[in-house]
Amino acid sequence: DMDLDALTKRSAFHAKPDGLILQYGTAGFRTKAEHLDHVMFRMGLLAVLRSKQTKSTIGVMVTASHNPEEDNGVKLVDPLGEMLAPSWEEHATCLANAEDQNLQSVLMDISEKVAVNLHQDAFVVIGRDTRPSSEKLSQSVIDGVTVLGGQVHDYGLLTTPQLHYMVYCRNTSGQYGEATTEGYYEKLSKAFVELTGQVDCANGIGALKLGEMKPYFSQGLSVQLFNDGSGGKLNYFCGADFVKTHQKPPQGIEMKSNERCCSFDGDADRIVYYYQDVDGHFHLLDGDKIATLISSFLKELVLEIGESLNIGVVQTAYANGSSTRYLEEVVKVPVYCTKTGVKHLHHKAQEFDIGVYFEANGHGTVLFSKAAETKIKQLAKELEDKKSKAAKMLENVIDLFNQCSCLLTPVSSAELGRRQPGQTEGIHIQALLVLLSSLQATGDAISDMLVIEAVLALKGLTIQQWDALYTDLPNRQLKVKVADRQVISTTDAERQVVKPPGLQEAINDLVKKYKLSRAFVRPSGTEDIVRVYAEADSQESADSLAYEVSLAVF
Ligand code: 16G
Ligand code: ZN
Repeated sequence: DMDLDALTKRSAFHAKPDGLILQYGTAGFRTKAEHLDHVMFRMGLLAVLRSKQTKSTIGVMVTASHNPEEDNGVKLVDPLGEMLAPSWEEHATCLANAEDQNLQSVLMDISEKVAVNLHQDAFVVIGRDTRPSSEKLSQSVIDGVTVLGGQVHDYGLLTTPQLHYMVYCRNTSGQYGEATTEGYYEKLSKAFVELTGQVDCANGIGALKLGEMKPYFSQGLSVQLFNDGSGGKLNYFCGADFVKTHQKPPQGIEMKSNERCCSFDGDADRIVYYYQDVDGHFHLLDGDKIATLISSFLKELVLEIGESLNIGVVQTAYANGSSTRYLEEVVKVPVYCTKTGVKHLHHKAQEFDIGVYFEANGHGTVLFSKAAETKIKQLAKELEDKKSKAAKMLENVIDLFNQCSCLLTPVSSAELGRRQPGQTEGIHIQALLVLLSSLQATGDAISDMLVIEAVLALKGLTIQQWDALYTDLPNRQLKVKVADRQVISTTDAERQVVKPPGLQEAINDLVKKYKLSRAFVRPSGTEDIVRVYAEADSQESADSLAYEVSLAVF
């Protein structure tokens, strides 16, 4: 039961600054840490309602991801490890913005609207990133949960995807895995023996968690961690967002030429790869390159095992035109475009047996439908049965596969080609299983990295060969400050402006002046600005197209 007197008393310790209005945006609430205490307390309250309504464990993550160290934020995780249902975002916004004296009535209004049984038990799990403000803010969440009689488990420092994993495990009675960090590491590392490489951890949680994973690789983890938080500031001149937007290496990493490196963001749910060639040129392999690598691999596997599993790729308007073309024309997979924000891509990807989704900025994963999962597991079982019927040969293949998943021993595609058909079949099914068991339902930098490393090893590809699959069209992004960004509204997955009138026609006319060109504008969902994107056949053209479009926005 809820003790409303206690609520009133406790909320006095988490007073809302007068007049402050915040929105549950694309990825929860996000602003300067000092303005968030009341929001945290109230999200604790809301998590209790959501838990009672769904009769499940709900997660609360305290992080501001790639944003500066001084910022913070909070988001709720739904029972299946997914983002909070869109219909609840509105309740979150209402509750966060209620004036203190109205808090109780707003809370009651929401309970009524969503038909919560107040006698139901509530359970909430909490995680936080390494920001200095995160510990205290997560205590405020706990305060909110407990004042309404909810139970809490505080996991302390976690990556965002780890919290999603915990929530999912707890709501599926441990069938998926154990709801501990050990369980997570075990699940992810099962198919791997060894991991090598260079990782920029944005001075955030990724370093800590990747370090903890070390004992789970039998041959060791010889990953060099840079920006591990021991000296530098979170996301400052480092991390996936810095590398993607500035198209240059993070500070603090020593890049040897042609060596592959990757960067995480502050809560380890984004990843990009890069390398420096012998001439010192920097090459970025962003979310689009990752989507291409993984979906072409999956497409090959599915063709090889001769199953009719449909694959779809989901991107946003920011996807480089070359990547879309490559996917459609070379890999021959259908490509769909959604609005920016993980939840939109995720939703669309659920329509396929195998749905690959990545934003260019490095958020993404692969989703396998229940049917696809069942099919793959059944094929793997049949394979095991064949094996037990004294098929010594196949056994060797499986061993071999275990070697291929040892990331130091890549098997070249030529070698794969030399094997007997029966042998490759085994390898392909096993490879699908590895991907299936390693990929997390919400994009996870650690699990994405393992999968990318496995695919590179299995295909015997260097980062240069991967990069050469297609060449990015030169592009430019600009930010435009306007009085009110909401005067711009868009349609067609943010690729067409509908308001103000005339703007889309102006963009069309500008685009016509350049070759292989494309441009769009959209109001940001996280900052008070309008974003402009342009691509064209040369960097000069992309730059001037972006500039001309940004002038048209005024
Ligand atoms: C958030 C989104 C990210 C999106 C970005 C766009 C999640 C977890 N994060 O960070 O996917 O790319 O917003 O920001 O959904 P913008 O609207 O300012 O361009
Ligand atoms: Zn993030």
